[in-house]
Amino acid sequence: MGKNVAQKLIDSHLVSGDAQQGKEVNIRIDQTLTQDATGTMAYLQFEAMGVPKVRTKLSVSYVDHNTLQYGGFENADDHRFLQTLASKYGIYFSRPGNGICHQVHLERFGVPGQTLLGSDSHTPTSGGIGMLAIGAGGLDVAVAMGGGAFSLTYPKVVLVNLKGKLKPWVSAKDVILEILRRLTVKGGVGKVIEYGGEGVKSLSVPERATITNMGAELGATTSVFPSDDITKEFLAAQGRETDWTELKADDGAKYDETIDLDLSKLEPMIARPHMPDAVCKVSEIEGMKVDQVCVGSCTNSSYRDLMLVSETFKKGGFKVHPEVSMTISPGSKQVLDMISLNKGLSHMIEAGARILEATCGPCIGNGQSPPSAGVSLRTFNRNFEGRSGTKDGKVFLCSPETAVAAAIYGVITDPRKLGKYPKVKAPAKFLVDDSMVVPPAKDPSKVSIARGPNIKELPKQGALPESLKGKVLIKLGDNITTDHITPAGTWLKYRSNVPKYSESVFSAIDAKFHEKAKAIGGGFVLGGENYGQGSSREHAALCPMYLGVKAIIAKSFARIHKDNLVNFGILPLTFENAADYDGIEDGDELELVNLKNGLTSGDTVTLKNITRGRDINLKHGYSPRQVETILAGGTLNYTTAKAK
Ligand code: MIC
Ligand code: SF4
Repeated sequence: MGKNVAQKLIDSHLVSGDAQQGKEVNIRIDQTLTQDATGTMAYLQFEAMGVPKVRTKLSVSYVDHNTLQYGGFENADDHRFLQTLASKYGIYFSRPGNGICHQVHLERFGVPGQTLLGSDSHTPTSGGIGMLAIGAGGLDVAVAMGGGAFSLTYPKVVLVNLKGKLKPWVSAKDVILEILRRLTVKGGVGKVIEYGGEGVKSLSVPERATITNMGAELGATTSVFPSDDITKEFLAAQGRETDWTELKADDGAKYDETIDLDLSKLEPMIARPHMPDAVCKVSEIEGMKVDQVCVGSCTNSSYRDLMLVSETFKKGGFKVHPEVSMTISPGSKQVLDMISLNKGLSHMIEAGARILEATCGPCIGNGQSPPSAGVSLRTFNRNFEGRSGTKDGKVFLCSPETAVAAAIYGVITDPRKLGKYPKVKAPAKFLVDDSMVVPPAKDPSKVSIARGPNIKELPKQGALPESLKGKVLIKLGDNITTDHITPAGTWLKYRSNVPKYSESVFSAIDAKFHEKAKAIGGGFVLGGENYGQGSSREHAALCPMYLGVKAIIAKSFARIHKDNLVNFGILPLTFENAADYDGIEDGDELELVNLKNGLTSGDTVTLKNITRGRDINLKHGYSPRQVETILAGGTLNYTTAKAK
């Protein structure tokens, strides 16, 4: 039987397990990436494994999330720790200023046909060049760096069958927004989204990467494009033609679902506050006053995207509207360098745009928080409530085309009104200068790892007891994001300090949560659908674990977060009957009983609601490996016990 691209990638890396949908398989990881905000924990875990040098083909440690180094030593200390550790363990170090991990990885390191595991949920960006690129928690990445396999549920594969060509002023962001509109933020769970059809050849690599990047918002395992002549041209322009191999679906390859999308019929789309799937046509909300426009983030910060904005200003002689604050954050040093040399940058500065570093910046709430109740149009990928730093800020997600139109007119505007479309030609040669990537030390014994006082030890926990008893600490609704659980922004500098960062847990919902949890010795969290969507940050499991949270009982979970909970020995459990969610209230006293038997003999565990005097059946759905991990109290305990 013919295979699709996703199956070829998984099957060629299979270490163990049956390639059967829904079953857990283990795959070999060729490359890893980390970023600073998740990297410190990942490397502390890697160190704890006692492996002298990474065992991957390539591992890169990026500093791109928190580069401001404001308000004290913490952030700069983390960077020093990351740089010295990378040097010692055979890891390439991409210095702050070199760019956002996903953009740089696509440009300089990604290889079609290989696997990439990254401690960031937008790792699927490299799916744009035909990699199997998956986001995961730092601990899973640490295991992969140590040569261990990565476990995943063999996914369903969805074909997005593209036909036609995008019209002027409509771009890749509109494609993924349309798919989000159709599938929703949980429509991709357990699936790989594969792009095919004759429309594929009309999309450049940066456009493909915009689409695979934001597949993370579907909750998908990953997204992937074939590797074809366009991929080859892109790699050749990066001076990496020899990294190219062809990768395409076999004739007659089967898919579990097919979605047809005619690119020529697409219109400019926009996601309204506060979810990436709250999508409508730009034309439906035209005229709304805009306070801020931000162009950048790992979704839309390529040379193509920034030149499109620049050329629009230049060709039309436009300026930024006097009531709009516009920022530009380039995706990489390469992009910034190239637009500086060809004057693209000057045209944006001339027009009144504010230029930021080549980092995540406002996307993670690091600066540029919008004014109270302000409307912010961003080319980013997430618009969760409060993520921008302004609780009542209204963040909309759109293409660079729609962003620049709003910056010019001061109101949401269909970009097709801007006149002639400035087509941006892909450069025949990108400017290649890898001097901001520091190779590992030739003699690791000479490197000592710098540890500042902000780097605290990893919290530990013991094996799972036979029963778990405690109160419901908080009852939550659907789509709780990791930004709700452990916010970023001003808390970012405590990513390597779990005791301090734990004070942030659920702080936007209940400012006293951490005090309450600590005072009563932990308990349970109750969630709705898609609990833990968004980021791969394992702190959203680690910090609740530190506060004594024993289990999260929800209607459903996002993939990465569920894995992170298991990794840290917190039980993610779902309702056998979703209506039972209504039979548990905040403050109820609960007990999970006969845990060992429930976990090992089937899929059901019993929850006693002591307050209301009733028993509720919960499902775990763990693989045998996950059961053992949970029983051991988490992955570190499990792997240490196995190694003995
Ligand atoms: C995000 O976009 O939410 C982040 C910040 O990049 C996270 C990683 C993190 O929390 O450090 C992600 O997407 O995984
Ligand atoms: Fe950075 Fe935003 Fe991309 Fe996350 S989504 S990696 S914060 S740019």
